[in-house]
Amino acid sequence: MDINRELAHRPMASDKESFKKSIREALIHIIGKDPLNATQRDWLLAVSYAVRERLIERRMYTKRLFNQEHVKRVYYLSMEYLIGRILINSLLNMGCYEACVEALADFGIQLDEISELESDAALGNGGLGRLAACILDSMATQCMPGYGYGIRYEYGMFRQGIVNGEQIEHPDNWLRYGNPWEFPRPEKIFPVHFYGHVVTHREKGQTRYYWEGAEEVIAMANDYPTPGYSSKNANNLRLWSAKATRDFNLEYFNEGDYIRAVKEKAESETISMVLYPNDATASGRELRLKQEYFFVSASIQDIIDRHEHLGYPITELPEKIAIHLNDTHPAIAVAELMRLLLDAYRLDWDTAWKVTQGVFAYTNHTLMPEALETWPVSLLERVLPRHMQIIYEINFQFLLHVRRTFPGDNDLVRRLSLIDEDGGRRVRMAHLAVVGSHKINGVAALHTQLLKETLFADFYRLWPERFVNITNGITPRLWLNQANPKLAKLISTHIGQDWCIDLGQLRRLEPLAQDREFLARFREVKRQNKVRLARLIHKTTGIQVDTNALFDVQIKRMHEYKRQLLSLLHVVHLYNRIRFAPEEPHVSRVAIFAGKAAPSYVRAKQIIRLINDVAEFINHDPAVAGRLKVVFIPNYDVSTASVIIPGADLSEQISTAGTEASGTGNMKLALNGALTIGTLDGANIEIREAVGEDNMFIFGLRTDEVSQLRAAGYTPREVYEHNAHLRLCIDMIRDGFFSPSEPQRYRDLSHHLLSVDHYMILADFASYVAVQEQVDALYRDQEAWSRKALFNTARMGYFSIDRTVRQYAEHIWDVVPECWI
Ligand code: 26V
Repeated sequence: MDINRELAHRPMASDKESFKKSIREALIHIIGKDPLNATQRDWLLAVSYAVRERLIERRMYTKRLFNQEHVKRVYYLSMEYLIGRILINSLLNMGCYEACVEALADFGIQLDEISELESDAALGNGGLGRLAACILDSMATQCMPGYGYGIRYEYGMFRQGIVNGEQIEHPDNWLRYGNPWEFPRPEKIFPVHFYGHVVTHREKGQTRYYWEGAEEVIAMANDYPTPGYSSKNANNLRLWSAKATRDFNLEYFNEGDYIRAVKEKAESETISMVLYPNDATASGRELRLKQEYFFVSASIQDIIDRHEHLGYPITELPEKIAIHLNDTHPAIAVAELMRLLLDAYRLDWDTAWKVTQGVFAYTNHTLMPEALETWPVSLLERVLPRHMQIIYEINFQFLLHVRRTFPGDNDLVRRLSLIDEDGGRRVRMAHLAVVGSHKINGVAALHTQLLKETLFADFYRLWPERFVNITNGITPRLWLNQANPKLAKLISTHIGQDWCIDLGQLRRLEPLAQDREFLARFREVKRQNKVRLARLIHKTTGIQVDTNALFDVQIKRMHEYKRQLLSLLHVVHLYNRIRFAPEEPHVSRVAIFAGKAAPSYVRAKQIIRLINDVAEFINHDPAVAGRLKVVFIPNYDVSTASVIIPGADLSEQISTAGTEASGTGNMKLALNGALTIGTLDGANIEIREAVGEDNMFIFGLRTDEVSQLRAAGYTPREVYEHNAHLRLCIDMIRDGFFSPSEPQRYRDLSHHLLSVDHYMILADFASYVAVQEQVDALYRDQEAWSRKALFNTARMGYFSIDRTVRQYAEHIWDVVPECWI
C-alpha cells in the first residue's frame, strides 16, 4: 500500500446524497435507532455526527499543515467560552447547510426544528466569554494557527427561570443527552498538583526546589474542532476535565475504607464541575483558584509537550508560540511557566524570565475594582506553595527595577508591588499579568486610555511601549449571516456575499439609503424579525406585543453600572405621561429586557423583580391601551440573543461613562440595524465615529464630568428634589405603587438610589429623557428611521472580529495565516 497516497487529502463529500448516507449510518450504527421510530432528538444527534465527521477531517489536515510548515502558534487561555449552539454554525461555516437541509428533508425531518433541541454550550458568563468564542471563529476563518484552551464545565452558566417576577437558578445540565461535538482524549492527560510543601536542596552549588507531598488531579483533554467560514481550516478548542488519579489514595482501599476512597475521587473531580456565575465580582474562593491553576497547568504542559515534539529548543518558545491571557483568570500561568523553566528545565532565572515575558500577553476587560482578582498570600502559600515563592522572587526583581528607575519613590513601590500589603496581604493578579507580559491591551479606545491613566498609570510610566489598544469586534458569521438570514439575503442580493469575510464591504450599501424601494425592503426585513421576536416573547412570557411599536432593547448581564434602572425609570416616566395625557398621540413602545444576575448579587436580583413588577402592572393597565409594554425575557443566552438582536429597533447602551470596557452587544445591535441610545462609554464612542453622530442618540455625563461630579460630592437627593418627573417615578417605586401586595419591597433600593447612586442614574435621567423624546420623534418618520438604521448596518465594518484578530496577530502575537487550500 502506498501510505502517502492513502494519507493524501481526499475530503469527504458534502453533497446531499453523502449527507444522507452519513446521517443514516450514524442513526443506526452510533445511536442505535431504527429510522422508522427515531425521535427528533435522535435525528439531531445523527445529523450532528454526520457533521462531526467532516469537521474532524478538516482538523486533521489543518494540523498536518501547521506541523509541516513549522508555523508560529497562538494559544488563547480563557476560563470562559460562550459558544452557543454548534450544529448550524458548523454547517454554515463549512458551506454545507443547504445539502444538509435537503438530506434531512428526504427523511421527513426539518433542520430548523431539530436544531432548536440542541443545548447552548454556555461555558461563560457574558462579554468576555463571548469575545473568546468570536475570536476562535475568526482565527479559523482567517487560517491563523490558533488554539483555545479552557475548562469543560460539567454545568455551564445556570439557566434562569422567573417565578413571581424573581430570578431562580437551575443547573445547566448541558451534557445530559451526550455531546457529539467533543472528542474525548483519554490518552491526553496531565497531572496537576495542589497543596504540599517545597523542599530545597543544594546541588552542585545551586539551590534546587522540589514541590513535595502534593495532591494530584489528572486533567484530561476534550477537543472541539472549530471550523472557519469559507476557509478549509479547522482549529482546536481543548477543554480540560478533572479526573481522579488512578492510584488516588490507595491507602484507603488498603485500609478497607472503600467509601472514603470513592468520595475523595469524586471530590477531586469537582474542579471542572461548575462555572462560577459571577460576572465582574472576584469570588476569592479556593475552588475557583484551583480551577484557574488546573486548566493553566494542563495547558502549559500540553503547549510545552507539543513544542518539544516538534523538536524546538525550550529557549525558543517566544519564536514559536504566543500565549494570550484572557483577563487575569489564567495569570498564574506566568508563575507556572517560570516554575517549569526553573525547576524542570533548570534554566537560570534571567533566561527563564526572558522566555516567559516573550511568550505572554494580557487583555484587561474591566476597570471595576470589585472584579480585579487578588488572592490572599496565605491561600496561595497553602494551595500553590512553589508558585508563591516564585511570585515573591518576580516581585523582588521587579521592584529592584522600579527602585533603580525611580529612586526614592517608596509610594510608587508600594503601589506597583505584586503584593497588596493593606488589610491582609494579597497577590494582585493584574500586576502579575502586566509584569509577565510583553504586551497589555484594553478592549476599546476609551478603555485603553483609562487603563493608562488610572489602573495601570504607574506601569504605563514604566513601560509605555507595552500598552496597546485593540478594540473588540464580533463575528458577522453568527451575528448577521446566521442570526439574521433575511437581512443577510437582502444584503447579498445587492453586494454579493463577501461581506461575511470582509465586513467593510457593507459600505457599498450606503447609496441605497437614497433608494426608497430598498428602504422599504429593509424595513420589511426588520418587521419580519420583529414578528419572530414577538413570537419568542409570547412563548416565554405569555405577553402579546404589537410589532408596530418601537422595540426598545436592553440585553446584557444585570449590573448596577449597566443601569437597567435608568431605562426602567424612563419606562415609568412614559407610563405617567400616558396616564396623565391619554389623548396625546404617544409612540407605542415595547421595553424589552433580558439578562442574568449573579446568584449572590442581591441588588441586581431586586432590579429583575422590579422590572417584572412594573411589567405586570403596566401591561394590565387599560389606560395604557397597549401603547406601552414591558417584557423581561428569561434565560438570556446566545440562542435568545440571536432572535432578539435582529428584531431590535433601539439599542440601550447606557452605562455610566467610564465603566463599560467596550461592550459587544452594542456592535451586534447596530450591525443588525438598531439605532443606539448610549453614553460616551466603551466602544460606543468608536461606533459613533463610524456610523456618524446623526445616526445615534448620545446623552449623559462624559467620563471627565463623572469624575468631577464625584470629586465635588454628588448628592442624588438634590437631583431628585429638582426634577418633578423623576421624583414621581421614584416615589411610585418607593411607595409600592408597583408592588401593592408588599409596599415596602423597593424601599431599600429607592433609598440607595437617593442616598448613594454610585452610578449616577439620577444625574443622567433628564438628559436621557430628552434624548428619548428625539427617539420618539424620529420613529414617527419610518423612512427617516430606516435610513439611519441602514447607515448603522452599512458602517459597522470596522467592528468585525476579523479586524480585531488581525490586530492581535500583527501587534501582539506575531503570527501569520496558513491555509491548506
Ligand atoms: C470576571 C470575574 C471575576 C472573578 C470571578 C469570575 C469572573 C468571571 C467573569 C469576569 C468577567 C468580567 C469581565 C468582562 O466580562 N468584561 C467584559 O468584557 C467584554 C469583552 O471585552 C467587554 O465588551 C465588556 O465591556 C466587559 O464588561
